[in-house]
Amino acid sequence: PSAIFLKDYSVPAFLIDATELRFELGEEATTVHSCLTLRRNPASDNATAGLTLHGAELELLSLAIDGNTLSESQWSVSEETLCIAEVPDQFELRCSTRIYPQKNTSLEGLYKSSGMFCTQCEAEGFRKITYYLDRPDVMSVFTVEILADANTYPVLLSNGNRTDVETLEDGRTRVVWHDPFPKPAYLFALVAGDLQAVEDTFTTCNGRVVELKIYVEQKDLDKCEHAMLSLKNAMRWDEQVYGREYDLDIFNIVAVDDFNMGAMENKSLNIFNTSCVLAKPETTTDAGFQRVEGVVAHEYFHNWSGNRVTCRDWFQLSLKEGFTVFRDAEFSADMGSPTVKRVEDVSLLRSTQFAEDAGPMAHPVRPDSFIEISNFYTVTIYEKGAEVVRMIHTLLGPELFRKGSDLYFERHDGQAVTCEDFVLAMEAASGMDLSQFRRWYELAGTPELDVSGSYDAEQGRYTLTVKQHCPDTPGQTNKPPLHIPFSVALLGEAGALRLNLQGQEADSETADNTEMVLHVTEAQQQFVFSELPEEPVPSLLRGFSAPVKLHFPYRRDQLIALITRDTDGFCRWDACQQLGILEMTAAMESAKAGADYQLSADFSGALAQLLADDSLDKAMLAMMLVLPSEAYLAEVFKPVDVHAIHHARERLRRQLAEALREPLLQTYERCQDAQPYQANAEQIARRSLKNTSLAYLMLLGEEGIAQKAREQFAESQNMTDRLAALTTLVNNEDSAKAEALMSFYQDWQHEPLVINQWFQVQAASSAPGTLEKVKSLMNHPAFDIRNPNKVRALIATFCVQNAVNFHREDGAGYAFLADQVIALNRSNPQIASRLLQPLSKWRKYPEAAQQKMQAELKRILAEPDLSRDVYEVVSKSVS
Ligand code: HT7
Ligand code: ZN
Repeated sequence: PSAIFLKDYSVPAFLIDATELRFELGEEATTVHSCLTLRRNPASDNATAGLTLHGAELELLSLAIDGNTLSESQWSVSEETLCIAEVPDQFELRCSTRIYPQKNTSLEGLYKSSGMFCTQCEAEGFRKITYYLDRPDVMSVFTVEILADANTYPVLLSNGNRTDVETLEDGRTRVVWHDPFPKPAYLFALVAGDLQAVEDTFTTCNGRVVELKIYVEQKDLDKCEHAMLSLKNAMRWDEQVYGREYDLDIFNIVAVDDFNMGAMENKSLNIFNTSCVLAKPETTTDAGFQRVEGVVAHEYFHNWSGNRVTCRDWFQLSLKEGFTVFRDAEFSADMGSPTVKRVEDVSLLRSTQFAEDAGPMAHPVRPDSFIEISNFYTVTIYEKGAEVVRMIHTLLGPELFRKGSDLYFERHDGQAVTCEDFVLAMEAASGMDLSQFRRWYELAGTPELDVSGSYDAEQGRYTLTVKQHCPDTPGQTNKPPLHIPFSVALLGEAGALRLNLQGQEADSETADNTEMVLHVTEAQQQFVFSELPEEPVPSLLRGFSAPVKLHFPYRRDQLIALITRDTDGFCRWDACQQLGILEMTAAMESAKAGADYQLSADFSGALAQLLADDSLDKAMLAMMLVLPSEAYLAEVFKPVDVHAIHHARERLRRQLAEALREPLLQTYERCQDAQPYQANAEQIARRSLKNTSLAYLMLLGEEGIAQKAREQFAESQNMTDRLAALTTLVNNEDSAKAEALMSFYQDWQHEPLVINQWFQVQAASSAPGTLEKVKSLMNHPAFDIRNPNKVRALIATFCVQNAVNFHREDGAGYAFLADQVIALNRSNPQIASRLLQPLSKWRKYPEAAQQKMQAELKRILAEPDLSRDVYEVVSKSVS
């Protein structure tokens, strides 16, 4: 397989004004008839080109131009294309193909999931349905006719409005859907099945009534309320915050069991993984409720940022994904706690995206080449892309950013555009020069900021020296400096101090001038603040104003000042993390020297002070109590000794539990819920703090506390508390573990999404022998390797969230993963390639582990018939 390059982009030689499709859905095979109205693209410089259409795994039945059937000598077919050498400037192409959705295990194109037909066309799945110009800059008006057995498939859906329906004499139903908005093929969708709908309406800001439907299997009708509420909240929020109104009279969501990702934003017919739409308190955790809210909003927001304005080519993927993730993050922040949302997002970024940016698959937010686009639905494109949009928001401020987004939508409605067009709109609306800022789209790697501070008591001056550096990444060395918005405040004993910045241009964030965004643009810069009566504690990178690694030589007392006094929630939490890292470093060094480390009293004292502070947001407090995750620590320590990290962290957790036993017990009791379950911010915060306390208390090994966990497991009415209790019983090898797991399975065996959580809890256990347990669970009747949710719950959880077992010294974890990748390579290449990622990070680990990981990569590479997806990741990782 070879790479394609952004620099080679050229406009399509043909355009498709109208696309008419007729699907005859059958139990053996499906026939697809297409009628495409084509014309030469006046913008193309090749006025005589033949027509080359994309197509994969298709059986070509017939081909005709303007009513004349083509003979075999007039066209040629390869594995991925259909070429017709001679075509008129304008013509109608009719094509019939046969496909086999029942045999399609890749979950791309048209496939069957739990008895229903459904599609997934992004990024290049439409070519598995029929021959087409399957590229996002070819936008066409679609009319879709579906014929299927009326009894088996009472619901037949596609994009847009239903314009016709009839029952045929042969027992089939025929429906016609028409979507008036031109769209690329990746937004096409079709669904056929025996589904029921939960219905509601939404009245837009201009008084149009939109019919909302969520289609699910009958048994799931009681799990749609939260998704429907989330959808209506998202629709209102997009009107209020971005001025975006919904543009059709219907909006449908369909839930399917087998889905490679979370959901898909097909025009007016969103298709969702059941895990991202179904929720009810008895089966779904708080995190699950929040995920549903976030994903429903994300897909809805794509209607403007992705559908009305789409991407010119797949190198521009972050144009829609980064922007839409930023939009959904702001929405979730507004619906719940902004600080908690920010901390969650930064944690993900630091543990996952920073790792990607430091590994063999590192790529810019706008990549310049790829072998398989499906491999580029990454945390860099999504999460770092969202950070790039957030930085523009920070640099421009909310009003100018809104002006910029209005201009972007106005200029480009109905077009397929580039990241550059987005930046140009932001510049035009704000008057700000973003030339240097553009490097964020071009450069891979996580920039590092080395900051130091010095106070001149005589002059009352505080000087911040900021150095920036971006490490080399594959194909990129000696990178120029980036434009980094660096939000700062200076804390005094009695609160944040007024900032007087000498000479330098900076934007004041606050009316009282206590917070500023510094423009870091050079390799080294100094910022001098004057009129400071005392030595301040710098509060840096407030709100995580840029996706960088910050190094500042904080003293312990300064970190404690930030933890207890900073006005920025993110910085308070981060100071806790940094102090946790200092503790971890000391504990690991002691362990290496064969000595016992005792947790520092100032750290536990600071946490005790937080636990005693009733005014603190409980969700924040819960997050501050948690030591840096093993995944984040694996980004901090080099090389990564996963066993040393795990054991030191567990020891510190136990010592913290001992030091905080009384306040944790009080907190656990204080947070018990008297109210019936609601997934609101206040209750979620209380449950989070309660269950964090319980997890600590269980480390004490006290029978009385174990009894509380067993009671919580047996008696709680909601999945958040029940699963938290089960998790702690499993993680602490409680005597009730086996029985709890069994009864949990018996209670929920008919709910696949709950059973996924059951798989997950077991796969994440750090107990020895978990690999053997995972292997035996793969033979459990509830496991199915063809279902991506099951693969993620059992196999990916083990490989990603269970470092000590995955990195077993005998290499059995690596061999297990390689076996699964090889098994999935043929049936579902996208899932195989995603699963493979932990092996690709081999360079981070000690020599012995490196060799074993590399050997497994080489074993995969030697497999015959490697998919493009797996080939790209393995070949880039192994070298
Ligand atoms: N835009 C959607 C991407 C997507 C996808 C990509 C590759 C393979 C399968 C997929 N399913 C959905 C999801 C989103 O970001 O909204
Ligand atoms: Zn998206």
